Amino acid sequence: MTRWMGQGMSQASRGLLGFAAAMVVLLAAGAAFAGLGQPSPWEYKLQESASPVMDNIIWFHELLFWIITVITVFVLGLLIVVAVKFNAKANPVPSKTTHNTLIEVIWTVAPVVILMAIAIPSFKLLFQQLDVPKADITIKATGKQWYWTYTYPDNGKFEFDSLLVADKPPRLLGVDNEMVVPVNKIIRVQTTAADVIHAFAVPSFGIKIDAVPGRLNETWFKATKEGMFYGQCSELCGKDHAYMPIAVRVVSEQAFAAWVEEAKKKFASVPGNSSYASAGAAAR
Ligand SMILES: [Cu+2]
Repeated sequence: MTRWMGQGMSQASRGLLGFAAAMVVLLAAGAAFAGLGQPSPWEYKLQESASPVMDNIIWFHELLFWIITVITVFVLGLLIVVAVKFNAKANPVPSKTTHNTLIEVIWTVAPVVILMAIAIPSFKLLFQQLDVPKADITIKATGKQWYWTYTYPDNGKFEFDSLLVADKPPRLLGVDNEMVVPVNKIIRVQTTAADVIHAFAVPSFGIKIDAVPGRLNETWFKATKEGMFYGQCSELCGKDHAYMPIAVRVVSEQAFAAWVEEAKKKFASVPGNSSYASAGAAAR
């Protein structure tokens, strides 16, 4: 009997050890699962950051994760203590205590301190997102059913449409004409829509803002890494909502200047361009 129990125990502890090891590996590999600029298989974290705002979003997310974890473990501990020490069998004669000033002060003050610790960085992050710094470049993104139009008013006022290309990787994110921006510059993104509400979102930059017909919203990002960054329309906008990706190519300043020259020529001749809102859709 004891031998059998001993075996059972060692099997259980080995199983537990295996589970713990798997968790450690999973957590250590977490960085590998978090894609930069696009989702990746087995990803369970936020996408890797490529902007100061996203750095802070990830930091805040992790702060909250640890606060939640500590509170949950603490409450679970209290529940276990109550269930084990104060059940009817272990504690047949319950105490009649009704007040304890010290405990009451602690359970009032501690949550206030925790909420303050959450509120201060939360508001700081909110202001950082909403307070657009002096922009180097402004780009207008117009949501349409079901693609995006990008306008560059600072760089020759050209405008072009960006549509999903079915067989271009990454799947459902590849587009014909990407939005191109220079690295380490402050980009102001103004959003609006020509038909219904869309939303402009790029996870690695930490931006998500509604594009509303008849209104101009704005947000900003500073891409700190070169490369491709993908997002999707994030407001349910009709049957092809899932097929209007956002693709942003971040390049060096020289490459951006060269692209602007090329884009000015390429998109100048497209009929329907240099007009706003639904005129582009009508021309197609
Ligand atoms: Cu949309």
